[in-house]
Amino acid sequence: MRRASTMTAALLGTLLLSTAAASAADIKIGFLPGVVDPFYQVMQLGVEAAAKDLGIEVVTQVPPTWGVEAQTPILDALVARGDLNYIITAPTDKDQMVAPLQAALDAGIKIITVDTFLGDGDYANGPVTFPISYIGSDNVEGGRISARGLAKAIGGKGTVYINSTNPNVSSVEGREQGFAEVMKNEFPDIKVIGPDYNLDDQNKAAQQTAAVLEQNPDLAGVFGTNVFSAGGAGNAVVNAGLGGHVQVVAYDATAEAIELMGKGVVSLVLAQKPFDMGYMAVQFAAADAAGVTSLPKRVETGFAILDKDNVTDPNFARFIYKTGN
Ligand code: T6T
Repeated sequence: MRRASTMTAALLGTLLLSTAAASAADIKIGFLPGVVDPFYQVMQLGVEAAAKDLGIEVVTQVPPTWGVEAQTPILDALVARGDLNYIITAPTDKDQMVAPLQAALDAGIKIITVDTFLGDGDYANGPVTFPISYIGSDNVEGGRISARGLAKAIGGKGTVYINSTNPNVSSVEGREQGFAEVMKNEFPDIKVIGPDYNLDDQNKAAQQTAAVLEQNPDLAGVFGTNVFSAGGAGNAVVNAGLGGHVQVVAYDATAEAIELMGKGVVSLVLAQKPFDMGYMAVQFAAADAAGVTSLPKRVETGFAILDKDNVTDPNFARFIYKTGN
């Protein structure tokens, strides 16, 4: 009797294991990031690494420009394929991407959002609850860290400027909010101007920053809220011959931001963890397919904060976005 029940348990275990493994290998995932940039390229490396480790097929489509106009038709085409079980995506607008992603869900595709969220990002109690999870940085906190870093770099007083991408994007909006909140509450001698919105165009960011530098000869610092904002702002400061006089805090650890830090133009770089976001999102899809029901609705992936003193330390340098060999 005892022997029989042991055998039954063992058999059941094998059956359960093979069911779980089969469902993970059987799923197909669509990966739809925000735009072509080093941040999402590293995220794609994470997606691909997890897909390889778990034996899952992934179809990746990257919008050439930022925004719902570019992202929605690609999403619709991914849904129309009819062979995807999950879509991992970074919504380019927290409100306007709700309906197209709801339509994907209605077509039987489960959604995981990475980097950006829908609604208010609270998928347990918020206005949007259908995604499995939101995996990404705490961007409000990132904005606060950026503000304190910039305040320190400029000696706690002066005028600073925010250059950002688009309104209604959860990531950069959170960064702007956290930044403005800390400047208001902790640094009464710092005045904040902006944000200007560059529509994720680095040349536009450079032009906007150049204009602000001209109109505000005493400008002390700039917060560039993402790859293109920080890159454009940094280049404008260099072109105006103000490197070292106007401090830039850069969100996103691109090679360009690190180079600008070496020149004394950028004082602080916030590295997000896009590889982790991509890797975990695929793991979450596999776990969901295997029947896991307690996946967290929110995963914060954290930051590495790079400055000239730690940037050559391998424990920090490993978070610089590396897209090639
Ligand atoms: O900063 C990242 C990302 O977090 C944001 O949502 C959009 O811009 C980037 O992709 C950088 O270009």
